[in-house]
Amino acid sequence: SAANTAAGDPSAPAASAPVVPAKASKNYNLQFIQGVTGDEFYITMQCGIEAEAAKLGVTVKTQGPQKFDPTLQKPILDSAVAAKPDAILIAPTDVTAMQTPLQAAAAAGIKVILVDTTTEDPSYAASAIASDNVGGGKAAFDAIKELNPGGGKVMVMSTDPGVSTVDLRIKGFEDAAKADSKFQYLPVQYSHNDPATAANLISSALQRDPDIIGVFAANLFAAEGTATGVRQAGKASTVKIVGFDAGPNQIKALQEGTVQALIAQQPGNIGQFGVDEAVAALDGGQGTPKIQTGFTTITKENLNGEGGQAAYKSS
Ligand code: T6T
Repeated sequence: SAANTAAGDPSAPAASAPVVPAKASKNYNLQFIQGVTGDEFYITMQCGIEAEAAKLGVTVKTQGPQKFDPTLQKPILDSAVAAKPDAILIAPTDVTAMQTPLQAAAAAGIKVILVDTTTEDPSYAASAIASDNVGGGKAAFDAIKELNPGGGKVMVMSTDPGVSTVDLRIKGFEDAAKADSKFQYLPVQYSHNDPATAANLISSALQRDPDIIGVFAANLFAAEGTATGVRQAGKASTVKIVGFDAGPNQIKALQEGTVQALIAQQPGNIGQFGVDEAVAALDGGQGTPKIQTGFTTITKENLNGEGGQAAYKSS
């Protein structure tokens, strides 16, 4: 069954949904900078952004780096700042490396809205919108526990340290695992957002610890590679995999049984609220500095109901 928390109810309004005007007072120029291009999570977010921009009568352009990497994202931000848009919506790729460039963007008079990830000190931002990532990490542990109540060794497959979202997911998972004496928490592995690296790391981990019973893969690419590696190691029957995010490939993996549960975020809502906050800031309205969006635990059992509703559309 779905281990939904209140925060995981997709029909519930966000904790602090913004108050939105029907129209912007003028056709503002918005720039959306993704964490990485070609990622279904950011593509769904872009759909939410574009729909809301059309509704409010503002213009938005989207671009992003080829890899989830601050050395590639910073030049994109710098050139966006040079073009002087009214607002920038951005998912910063590193808490430290993107701090100064984003502060500079705000100092240049551009409204900065953080969507998904954040930086060390986001006080320059008009608003920061993100999932309940700690809660999502805990939900991932709960899902593994439900699949394997007897306990055992568990591990997290992450992307890179310094990515705020996945670091919080790790924390939520780690705290829950360590609080349960039946479970043993193995060191987290960092796959650099690359499925092939995740597949190699999980197969080495399974050689060291063949009795691993559960892996929490902290984003789309970690989940894809972990499922491949577990299958290649011939461990699919004993290792339960819980992924984060619910793109078309993850839903297929769930249906095929190579992944047992998914924690689905609400990227479309994050994007929609991002545009609302940008327009509120530009029109001098009452903004919301911090917005937390929910998540849904998707399993094969609820896929045809609320789980399927929460899956990202490949629009
Ligand atoms: O999990 C999302 C996002 O929340 C995270 O910050 C980076 O990875 C994803 O984009 C999924 O690939």
